Amino acid sequence: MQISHLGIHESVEAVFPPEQLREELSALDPTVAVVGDGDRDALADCDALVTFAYRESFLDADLEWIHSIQAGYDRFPLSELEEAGIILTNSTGIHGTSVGETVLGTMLEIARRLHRFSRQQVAHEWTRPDWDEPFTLQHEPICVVGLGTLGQGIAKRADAIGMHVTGVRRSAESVPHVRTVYANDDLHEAISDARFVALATPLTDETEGLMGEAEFDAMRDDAYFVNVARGDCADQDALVAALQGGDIAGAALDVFEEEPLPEDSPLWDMDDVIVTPHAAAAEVDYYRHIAELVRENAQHIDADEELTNRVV
Ligand code: NDP
Ligand code: 7N6
Repeated sequence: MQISHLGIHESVEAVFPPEQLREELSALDPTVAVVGDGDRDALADCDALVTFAYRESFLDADLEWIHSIQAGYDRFPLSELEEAGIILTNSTGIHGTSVGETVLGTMLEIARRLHRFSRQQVAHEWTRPDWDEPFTLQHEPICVVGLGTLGQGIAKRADAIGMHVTGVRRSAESVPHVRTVYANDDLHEAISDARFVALATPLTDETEGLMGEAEFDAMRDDAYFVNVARGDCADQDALVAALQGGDIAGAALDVFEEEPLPEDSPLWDMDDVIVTPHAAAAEVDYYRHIAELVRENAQHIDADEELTNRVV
């Protein structure tokens, strides 16, 4: 494979300005250009494309390689790409710090009641919490479901502030900073003692609806659910019912079945629910991390080596 023209699809704008990445990659051998949806000729010139969105037009554009700037590749039609002979790589590996810090932040907001104070400040309201509301994260049990880049980023930071960290993955193989690792068959046992359950799996046939009525039932009623995976990994109706029924105490949600979260969702108005706009991984250096991955794979292509983060 040879890459002479690398396109940056305008959809990366959802995460950073396309021009930033173009400049960062300007020293590459292939020419690098920003490509818009309206410019079929420019797309047809590309051998490779860096993108956020998936478009059907990619399939017949004669591309050799597509790089997704996300870790999740649930929106890409894998078998069609394979059939078209297009290699797909993803961006797993770059979100451990950003998402780890976001999850630590939202857990601290909940424990220290900071989310409530922020809302009160908007209303100029001076109300101290009930004496038994605030707690500290130290010694609190957290179960991290999915122990890859995101899960390990969360586990490391939770461990650093003294939480009792357990986790779940497909194999029960051990992971740094996690005291006990459960296999996914033991999900209920794993989450039943946790004060926080943080979901960090990819969306697959196996994980769709992984957290549903039975799982929220299995959680403690003073527990909080954190979702940084994908909205469809949890059954959102079951989550709303569990929150309304007091089966769990609250949630910090970055991802939803429908995004943006519809205006009439009850999740917006719940006292102990924190809603973030799929921004857990956002950071000013995002384009630099993507550039590193693209440069690394361009070198692999030159050397005729296997690509990093290859999905298809
Ligand atoms: P990784 O591939 O590094 O890790 C995935 C982890 O999930 C692995 O530990 C894997 O287990 C585990 N897993 C897979 N299937 C199951 C299952 N059925 N039950 C339990 N565990 C399972 O991916 P990342 O950490 O990079 O990303 C994970 C997902 O998070 C992405 O696919 C994306 O959807 C989402 N994401 C969201 C972001 C946001 O902005 N909110 C940012 C980045 C990612 P094993 O270790 O055994 O293989
Ligand atoms: C970009 C979010 C992923 O799957 O959804 C995330 O990598 C990316 C801020």
